[in-house]
Amino acid sequence: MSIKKVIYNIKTIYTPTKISRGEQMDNILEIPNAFIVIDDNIITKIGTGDYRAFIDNDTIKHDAQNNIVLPGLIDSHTHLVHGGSRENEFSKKIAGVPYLDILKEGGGILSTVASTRKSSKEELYKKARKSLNEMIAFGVTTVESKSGYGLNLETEIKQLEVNKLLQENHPMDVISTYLGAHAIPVEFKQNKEGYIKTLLADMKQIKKLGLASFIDVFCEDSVFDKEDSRKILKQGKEIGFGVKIHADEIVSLGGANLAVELGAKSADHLMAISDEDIQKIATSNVVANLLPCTSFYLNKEYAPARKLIDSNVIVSISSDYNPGSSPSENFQFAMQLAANKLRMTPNEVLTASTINAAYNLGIDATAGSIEIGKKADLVIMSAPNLEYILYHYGINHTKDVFKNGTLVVENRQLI
Ligand code: IZC
Ligand code: ZN
Repeated sequence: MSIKKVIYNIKTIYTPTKISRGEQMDNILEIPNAFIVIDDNIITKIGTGDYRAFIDNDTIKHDAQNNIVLPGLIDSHTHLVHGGSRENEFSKKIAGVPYLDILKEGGGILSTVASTRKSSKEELYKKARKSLNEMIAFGVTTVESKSGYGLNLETEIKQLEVNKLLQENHPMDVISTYLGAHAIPVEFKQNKEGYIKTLLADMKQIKKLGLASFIDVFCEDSVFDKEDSRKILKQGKEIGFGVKIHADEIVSLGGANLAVELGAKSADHLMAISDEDIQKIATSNVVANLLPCTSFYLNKEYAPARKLIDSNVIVSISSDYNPGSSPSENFQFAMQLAANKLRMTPNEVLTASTINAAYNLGIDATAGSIEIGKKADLVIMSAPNLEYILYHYGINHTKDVFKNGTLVVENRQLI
């Protein structure tokens, strides 16, 4: 027998209904005075007014207390699993030392690589699990998690196995991306070609083990150039990975252009995207995945979200949670920056953090909106309307979270 639940006394449901691009991103559905019926883990009825005809004596009732309900938020770009932290670089950053200079000196990503190699699987699991608990408390119900702090097969596998363990043991859905092309490891410092060769072999191994859905490259000045990235991602695609790319984050290398050429699922960052490449991405189904917390933390330009949306691009937003350029699990802050700094409307922000993010992860058939037949991933926000969440910034508005039909956060406390 199925377990039936009803969430009632909902002030307003806000949800997108379809993946959307450009001006359509501003169209979302608002259902006032609403209720939602869940059978096991699936949404089976969305209604307004009196819900009693849709329940029986065994139905579990959950009072939304006249708060609003959103689809579970989807954070589609994070570097969740890593050892250590980088607060030792914080003063340098404030003094204005550029992110890529810290990396060139052997710090930055390479410092996290050293910590991650040293950490046991259990240590990595414990640390990442703690972050997932933070994220779910902010209303995130699906997270993408990249490797890229091993830069050798053994440690990359260790990170990806932590993703798998978290997927199995934590309510959060964790989607894995192999990012062996995150930096050139010290042992290949003078031999980038040698590292790429190793990477091409490792990626086959990771595919065989079924440890990742996507492949990603940090296409950036002094890391992997456009040619390197093309080579790596092309092979990744050929062996069956979905393609993602860290594109035009600091220097405009044409990563977005490459994403279109390769039919990538997303091009991420795009702070330095050229006008020409905005037009190019607008003609494709590549999602522009914008990460405003990174601009905030690195004191950099924000991505040209208005230009992208006004040019008819599909836009999503993510936290980019990582120890170097976005050390915060607060996805609601990414949404607030998207509104305030990227100048996206509240409706566009919601679309970008739910259905469009689901699309860039290939899970839009089951997640990303409140619709009959979809998984019951739902957040009750203690707020009178959607605008309020973006306006009252820096705090956690989550009240309760349902993941796959199960109440996992109640009154902001993990159950
Ligand atoms: O650890 O610095 N940008 N990769 C590319 C990162 C940021 C993560 C890091
Ligand atoms: Zn990243």
